Amino acid sequence: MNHIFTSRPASKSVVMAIGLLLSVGQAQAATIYASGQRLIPAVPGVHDDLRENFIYAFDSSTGIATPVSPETTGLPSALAGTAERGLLGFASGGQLVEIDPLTANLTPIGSANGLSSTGFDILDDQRGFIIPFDSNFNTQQIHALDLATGMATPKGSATAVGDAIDEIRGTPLGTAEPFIISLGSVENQLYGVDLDTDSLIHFNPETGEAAVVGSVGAVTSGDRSIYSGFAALTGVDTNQDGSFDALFGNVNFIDSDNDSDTPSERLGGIARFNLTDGTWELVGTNPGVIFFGFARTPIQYSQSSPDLRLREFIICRNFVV
Ligand SMILES: [Ca+2]
Ligand SMILES: [Ca+2]
Ligand SMILES: [Ca+2]
Repeated sequence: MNHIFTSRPASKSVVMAIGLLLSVGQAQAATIYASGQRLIPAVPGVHDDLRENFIYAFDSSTGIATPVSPETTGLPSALAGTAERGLLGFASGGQLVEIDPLTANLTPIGSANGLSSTGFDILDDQRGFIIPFDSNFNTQQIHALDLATGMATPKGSATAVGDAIDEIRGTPLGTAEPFIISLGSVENQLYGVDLDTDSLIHFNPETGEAAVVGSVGAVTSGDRSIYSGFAALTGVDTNQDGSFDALFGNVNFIDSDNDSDTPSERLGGIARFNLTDGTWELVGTNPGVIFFGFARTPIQYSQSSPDLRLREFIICRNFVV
């Protein structure tokens, strides 16, 4: 096959090789995946508001997200990933799926368990967890998720999150109505954000015990009260030693005048959480975008088919020679 390329002018091969190097560099920077939606505001007389869903990728150092899939529908909001399993999702109907982020194709794993959860995480030690809605539409109790069969097993108390919130704020047990929208983990410890009180919750994955990190409302207290929508969490391996050492989440909306009667804007914020006091700081923003789920996998997904990769190798070789 080499003769196909040897007739190319050298300058053309140089251009192609440089283009190849650039595209490889971009792919390696894209280490965190997100399901998200871009809003294109209505143009009067032309189109209404357009909402387009994609799988995004972003670098934890910049927080700038880029769509990597075609426009798609039906993406799970609950994502998790590992080096061995790649990108996984917990889809509607309780179906565990494998996700190809470059095509947005979903491949079912095991059987649907019938539960609904917007939070999904896999610890460094490969144990999977979800936190399903209960019959009151509260999310109280983590469930271990078998990553081979898709079956779920409850851990600990059926009122774990609500009791943790009621105890720390001094309200009668049974008062809190928690909604844990997201799950992520650092050093095999599980965390979730409760949207009812805007608090960061720690879970013991062995026992299912829940505890408020810092204080109730720490996620949005103080000058962070203009922000809302903490739908995604994931551990991130910032020093690339193979284990999660930082907790990242999203911030979907900013309300500049802090007045709920006037509209808030889509912010697409990427935030890093403080695991001592439950607060966070913004790493980057993506105006016009909201995110539903985050997950990290070090697997390098390739845009190229095997045939194309072979061709690129030959082009490079031709350039080097
Ligand atoms: Ca997650
Ligand atoms: Ca690490
Ligand atoms: Ca407002």
